[in-house]
Amino acid sequence: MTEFFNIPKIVYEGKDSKNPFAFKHYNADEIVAGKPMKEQLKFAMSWWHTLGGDGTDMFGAGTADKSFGGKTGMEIARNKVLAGFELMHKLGISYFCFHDKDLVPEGDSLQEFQQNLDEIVPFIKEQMAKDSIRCLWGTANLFNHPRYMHGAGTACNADVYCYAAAQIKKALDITMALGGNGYVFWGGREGYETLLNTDMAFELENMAYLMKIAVEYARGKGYTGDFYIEPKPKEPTKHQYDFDAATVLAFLQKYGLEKDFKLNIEANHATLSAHTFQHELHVARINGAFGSIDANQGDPLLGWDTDQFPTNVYDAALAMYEVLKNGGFTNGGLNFDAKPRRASHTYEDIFLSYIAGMDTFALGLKIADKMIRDGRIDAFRADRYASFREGMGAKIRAKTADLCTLSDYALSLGRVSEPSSGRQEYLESIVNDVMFGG
Ligand code: XUL
Ligand code: CO
Repeated sequence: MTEFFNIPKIVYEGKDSKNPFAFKHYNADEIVAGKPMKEQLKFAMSWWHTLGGDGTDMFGAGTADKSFGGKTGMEIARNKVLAGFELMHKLGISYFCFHDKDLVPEGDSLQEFQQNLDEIVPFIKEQMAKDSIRCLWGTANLFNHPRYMHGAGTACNADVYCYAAAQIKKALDITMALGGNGYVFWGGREGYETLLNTDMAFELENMAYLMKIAVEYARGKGYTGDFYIEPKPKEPTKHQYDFDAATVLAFLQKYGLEKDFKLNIEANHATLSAHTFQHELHVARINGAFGSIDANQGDPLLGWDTDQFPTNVYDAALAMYEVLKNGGFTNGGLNFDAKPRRASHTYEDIFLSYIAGMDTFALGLKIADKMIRDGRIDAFRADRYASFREGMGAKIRAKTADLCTLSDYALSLGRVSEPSSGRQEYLESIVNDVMFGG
C-alpha cells in the first residue's frame, strides 16, 4: 500500500510529552462527562481544506501540492481518497465532511460530473469499510463555478436554479450512499451586493422552496438524518442571507422548515457576525436547533474568514460547555473547517495542525466538564433570578399576573430593592481557577 505521509500513527503521550507528533490532551478512550472523548468530540476531516486546499490566496499561487502523485483528474481524486483515509487513520479521526466538487473533477458537463461521482463513491465506501470511518455530512458546492455568480437557490436565472437542484439531488444521493447523517446548506453566494438589482423577498422564497423540495426528496428516500444551515454574515457576498443563528432561525420558522433543519455553527463565521462562538452555539441550543460545529478560529486583526485551526483553549472550553449543556452531539460533530497557514505548506504541517486542533478541543472538553462539575457558575447564574421564584416573580413566571397587577405591585413597593451585583470579574476568575487552579 502506498503511503502518502511519512508520519507514524499519532498516539496519546500525555501532557508532559514534547513529541510534536503526539497528543498531549486528546486521549480517545478516556471517559469525560460520561463518554469516551472520541464520542464527545466526534472529530471530522474537511475534504476541501485537507485534500484540496493548496494555499492559493488572492496575492499568490499555491504553496502546497495536493495532487498526491496523481496525473489525471480521476487519478488525483482516487489518491486523495487514499491519502485522506491514511490521514484519518493516523490521527484517529472517525468522520469526514465533503462537497461534491471536492471528490472529483466536474468535467465538461453535469453528466460527466455525475459519472465521476458514481465512480468514486464505491471506492470511498471500500475505504470506509476497512477502517470504520464514517461520513459526518455532505454538501454541494454551489458557489465556485461562474454560473453561480448571482447565487444558486437565490439566483436570478431559473436554469441556474435547476442546475443547483441537480447538484443538491446528487449530493444528497451520495451522502445517503455513504451513510451520512447530515446534509449542509452553507449559503455560498446566497446574498447580495446591492438592493438596486435584488428582490430579496423573491430570492428568499425561492431558497426556502429549494430546501423544502430537497427535504421532501431525501425523506422520500428514507433519509432520517439532519439538514443543517451554516450561518455566515458576509463573504463572499457583502450581505449573506444566513447572517447569523437568529436570522436563520427566523427564516426556518417563516417557511416551516424548522422541524427538519438544525444549525451548523462555525466559529469564524460567528466572530465575523460580531458574536462570540459561544453566543451562536447558545442561540442554537436554547432554540432546540444545535446540530453540528465547524471548528476553526479567525484572527481578530484580519477580520475575514481565515479558517485557522483552533488553538484558543478558552473559546473551545466555552464552546464545549454549550455542547455538554446540549447533552452532547447527536448526528453532528466537530468538523475542522480549517487550513494550515499558507506558509505552513508541508504534509507535517497538516498533521501538526490537526494535533493542535484536537488537543485544543480535548482541553476545552475537560475544562467545560470541570466547570459544570464545579457548579459555581451555574449556581450563580440560577441564583441571579431568585426573585422570580416567589411572590410576584413566581406569578410572572406562571404568566398569571397582568400588566395592572404588576403596576399595582410596583406602586405598593415604595422602594425597589437594590439590584445585586453581576460579578462578571469574579465569574471570569472562576473560569481561570477551573483552568489553572488545583
Ligand atoms: C465557507 C464554509 C464552507 C462550509 C461548507 O465559509 O464554511 O466550507 O462549511 O460549504
Ligand atoms: Co464551514
